[in-house]
Amino acid sequence: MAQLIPIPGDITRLQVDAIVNAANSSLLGGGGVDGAIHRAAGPELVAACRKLDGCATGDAKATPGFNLPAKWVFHTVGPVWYGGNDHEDDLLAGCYRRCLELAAEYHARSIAFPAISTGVYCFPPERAARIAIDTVKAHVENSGVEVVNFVCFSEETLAVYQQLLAESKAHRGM
Ligand code: AR6
Repeated sequence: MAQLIPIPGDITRLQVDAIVNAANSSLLGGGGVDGAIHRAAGPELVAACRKLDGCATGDAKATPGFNLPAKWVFHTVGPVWYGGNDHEDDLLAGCYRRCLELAAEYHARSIAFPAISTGVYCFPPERAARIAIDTVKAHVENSGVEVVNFVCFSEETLAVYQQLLAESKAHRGM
């Protein structure tokens, strides 16, 4: 049974097999967690990303972590929130599902996700957290991943994940 663990802090510091980047479709860097990952990984990361020819929303592509403690970076592109009627939920679920598929492909046993789309892309945080948790639970057992960290950059996000994960444990009778 994989462990799903919310943690506070900066995803670039984590020594896990793979960290997930909330990128944009160019994969050439940006602000937020994307900027932090590119700064910490060093210039080789953008050079590797240039060869990937971008990424569609809801999809994900892998590079090495270069100067990061993490071995791999899975770059995924979350949806911009347009009010909820533009397939945002399905596209966000696709990000988590595709990253777990990459985890299987790259033999990653530990993976850390940021709260994809909840920054500049304005996805409502609690709705996004529910999708993150539900999608990971649905696909993690097939991926070979043993530990999933949900990295929360704010106290509010951490509280949402702690609450939702506690509820889902209660439902399983644990
Ligand atoms: N570690 C963990 N989480 C972080 C970090 C960090 N170092 N920095 C920010 N967050 P955002 P998006 C949180 O805006 O909404 C970029 O410019 C942040 O508090 O980084 O998917 C890309 O290039 C929030 O909870 O990503 C795209 O253009 C979460 O990470 C666009 O932003 C996501 O916020 C993507 O927007």
